[in-house]
Amino acid sequence: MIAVLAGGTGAAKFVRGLLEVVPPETLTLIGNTGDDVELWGLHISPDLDTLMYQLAGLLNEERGWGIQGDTFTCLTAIGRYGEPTWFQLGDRDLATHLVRTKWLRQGSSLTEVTAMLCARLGVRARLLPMTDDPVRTHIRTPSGALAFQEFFVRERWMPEVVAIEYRGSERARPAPGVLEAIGAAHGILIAPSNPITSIGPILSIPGVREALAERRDRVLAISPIIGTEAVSGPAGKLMRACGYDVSPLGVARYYAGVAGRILIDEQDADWREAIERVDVRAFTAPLRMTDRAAAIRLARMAVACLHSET
Ligand code: FO1
Repeated sequence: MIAVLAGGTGAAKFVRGLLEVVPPETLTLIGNTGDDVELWGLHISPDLDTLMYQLAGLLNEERGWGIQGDTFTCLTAIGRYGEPTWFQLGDRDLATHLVRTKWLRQGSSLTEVTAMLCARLGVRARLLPMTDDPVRTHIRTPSGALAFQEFFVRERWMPEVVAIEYRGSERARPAPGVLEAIGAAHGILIAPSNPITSIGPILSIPGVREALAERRDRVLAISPIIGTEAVSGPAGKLMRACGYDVSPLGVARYYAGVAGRILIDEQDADWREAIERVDVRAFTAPLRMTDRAAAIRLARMAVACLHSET
């Protein structure tokens, strides 16, 4: 069994490779819900959906989110009423949100709803939200706090970042199955997601960090930073704002308490010594998932690093 801590787009690419390397039934994905947002009265869980669509073979891989071939007729109609349309919900994606919201209102938990949605889509891996409680990532900027999607999509991650908050995390409990998956897994992978806004919220749930720390030698983080830049998105900007170097060493330091192993890009081999000084074992591989074959190669390497005794 392998557990994977996962955000959205970067994690979904990695999972695409992983599905070719291990049987889906042996995978438990623990997804970030700090990015969740309510719009039009609907509960939207972008990272869970990105992972679910990938697991179901439905993901729009060009965009990295939403459903392939989706249309935006409803969104266009919403715009005609003068309502904001900066968050692009596709028509078929909307069906997921209508059903999720209905089931949540009928009293099912997010864990139960996610399992039911996945079952109807024929997903064989297990997908768990990090928590059933409301935890929302906020980005503090000089002109006030923005909810994650406002910062990321509406403001295109341009505002200066002062601090990050995982609102609600101190009262949140890990979703049923999360601690058990971490405890029972042969190995735990931290996907090449944004450490601060995709994985940070998962680590902020009381009990999760401790459960990982206990299995530290069985936890492998895959760096989302190559050289001194994020492979994509605002990971570099957010790491800097949180006081971490934007480098493979910065990632190793961020995860040092929970991950005893890290996979860094082959071009960053010179960082290995410095990383090993912070007591993290470093492995190298080509990290860029430029196509399906590259994602499979990376997944195979990550699984091998979990098994490696040296
Ligand atoms: N990302 C965008 O950049 N623009 C969008 O309009 C957008 C809409 C959207 C709708 C549903 C969904 O599941 C994801 C969506 N995303 C969009 C992606 C999302 O903002 C991010 O991928 C994650 O929250 C970061 O991991």
